[in-house]
Amino acid sequence: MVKPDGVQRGLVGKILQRIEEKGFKIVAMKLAAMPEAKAKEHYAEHVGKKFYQDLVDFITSGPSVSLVVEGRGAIAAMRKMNGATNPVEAVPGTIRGDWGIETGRNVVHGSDSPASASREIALHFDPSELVTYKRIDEEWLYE
Ligand code: DAT
Ligand code: MG
Repeated sequence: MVKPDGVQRGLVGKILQRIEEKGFKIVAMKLAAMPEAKAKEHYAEHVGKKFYQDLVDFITSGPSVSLVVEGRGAIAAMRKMNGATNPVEAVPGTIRGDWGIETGRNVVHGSDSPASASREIALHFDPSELVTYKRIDEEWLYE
């Protein structure tokens, strides 16, 4: 997900370019303003933490772009491409390392496990919005 700061700062295209050029396949994508109830579900694992309400306020503060990205090892690789949660600790070359400074404005979200990916995909997309197709370069990306 490109968070509201990434959308407002005009970084959506550059972030999508990294995902596409890596070879991962975008199988669903939408720009939407996240309602508060959905934001609370999205970040349910952080309920009770001191930054929880700020997080909910921030993620609902403007439109975000949700993506479903497919490819071998995509969950772990997307987390690496996103970089460390705190952007000043994120390595240059990562999205947060290149474009972020503060933890509460860290540009992107990525699911952290197959279980959370399933949960988050179901939260943000109807199954009919996920598209099955082949990219023409798949035979050159995979052995
Ligand atoms: P990540 O987004 O890398 O999966 P997380 O799941 O631990 O990180 O936290 C979710 C978001 O909450 C994170 O992207 C930014 C915010 N956050 C995390 N820790 C925070 C902290 N100590 N202070 C303020 N915001 C924090
Ligand atoms: Mg997380």
